[in-house]
Amino acid sequence: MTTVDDTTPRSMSEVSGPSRLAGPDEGISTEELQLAARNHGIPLEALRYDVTPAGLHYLLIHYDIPDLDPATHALVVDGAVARPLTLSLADLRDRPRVTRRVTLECAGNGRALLHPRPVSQPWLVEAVGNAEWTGTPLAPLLREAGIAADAVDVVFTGADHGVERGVEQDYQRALPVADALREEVLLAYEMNGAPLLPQHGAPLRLIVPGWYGMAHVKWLRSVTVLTEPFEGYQNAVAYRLRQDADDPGVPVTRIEPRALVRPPGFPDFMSRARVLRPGPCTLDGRAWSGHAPVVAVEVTTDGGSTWAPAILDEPTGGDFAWRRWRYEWSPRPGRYVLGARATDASGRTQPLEQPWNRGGFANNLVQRVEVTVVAE
Ligand SMILES: Nc1nc2c(c(=O)[nH]1)N[C@H]1C(S)=C(S)[C@@H](COP(=O)(O)O)O[C@H]1N2
Ligand SMILES: [Mo]
Repeated sequence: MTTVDDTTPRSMSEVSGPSRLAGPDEGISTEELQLAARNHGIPLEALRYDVTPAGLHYLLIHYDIPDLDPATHALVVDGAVARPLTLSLADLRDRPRVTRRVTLECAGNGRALLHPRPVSQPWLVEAVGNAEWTGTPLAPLLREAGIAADAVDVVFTGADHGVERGVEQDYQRALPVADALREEVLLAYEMNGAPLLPQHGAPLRLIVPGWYGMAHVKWLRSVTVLTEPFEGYQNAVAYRLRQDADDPGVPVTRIEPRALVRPPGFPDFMSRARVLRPGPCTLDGRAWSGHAPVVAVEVTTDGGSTWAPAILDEPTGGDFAWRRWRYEWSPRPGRYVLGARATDASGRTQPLEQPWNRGGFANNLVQRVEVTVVAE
């Protein structure tokens, strides 16, 4: 029996409310905790692996993980193309095969540290991973389909469905044609040498090296070429840098430079504050940028008052994979606040003051790792 009373929602906008900023003293809610439990980050000690094991890579899933059968799943290429295509997984596997090491970072990484805090998936700094993605390049496929000369955007549609701030939708994201035709963009069916796991987009996802996570559409079922700009929710409403709710804002695109410190020593269970013994110790971590290769990492042990250069290890992936850095340290007993700051070849670096916007996107504030060095 269905019950309709005064509290029964009459529209999707009553099902899910508008985006919101937390009040000055408002803690993380059960709803945010629910999101955090579904969408886990990388445990920071896993920064030790150059290639992030699949189970330790961060996750972000807007709706539910769809149930797709790789044996029957098909990718449709349609819209403003001369020859629409339908490809099975076997067809895609028969095409040229490329493997790329790519750092993925959620555009909302760092959001929960902002003041005021945008209420959404409450990331601290851990929404990152660096995996090896295998698939076939997208550009030749688009050329074979005969992409229209006046094409503007290419829309990627996932098989997942939900409602977000009142808008019912399939997860969809568009890329400008020039970005969709970059040779690095992959239709990926493997992660770290194994078929994609359900949570990472099985059986097929997009990989857009250099771009924040939202562009890497999982559970990909169609690629549609448009001759008009795409006005879908995830491009026009959600992923924009705005100062207030009325600001039209600018699109979130490439990953800003960031370095993370692999927390040294051992943690306190509850606070995760670090404890270290005095004496020589190698600090290390990873640094990446989606704009240009990282050219320098600096380290602070005093919360950003002074900085010293770190050593960058040789790159182990292409331009879109993170790079290890290290720094020799020999602390005396005391309290320290560690951080690292990446600079890329485009001159972009990390701020010490929070770069705030209403969605909490593309925020690359320097991390703070509190360490107590105890007497032996
Ligand atoms: N279809 C679909 N694709 C998606 C998402 C989604 O919810 N649905 N989330 C996006 C976001 S916001 C991010 S950060 C990345 C996360 O990829 P991962 O879970 O494999 O790390 O997937 C992107 N692709
Ligand atoms: Mo994301």
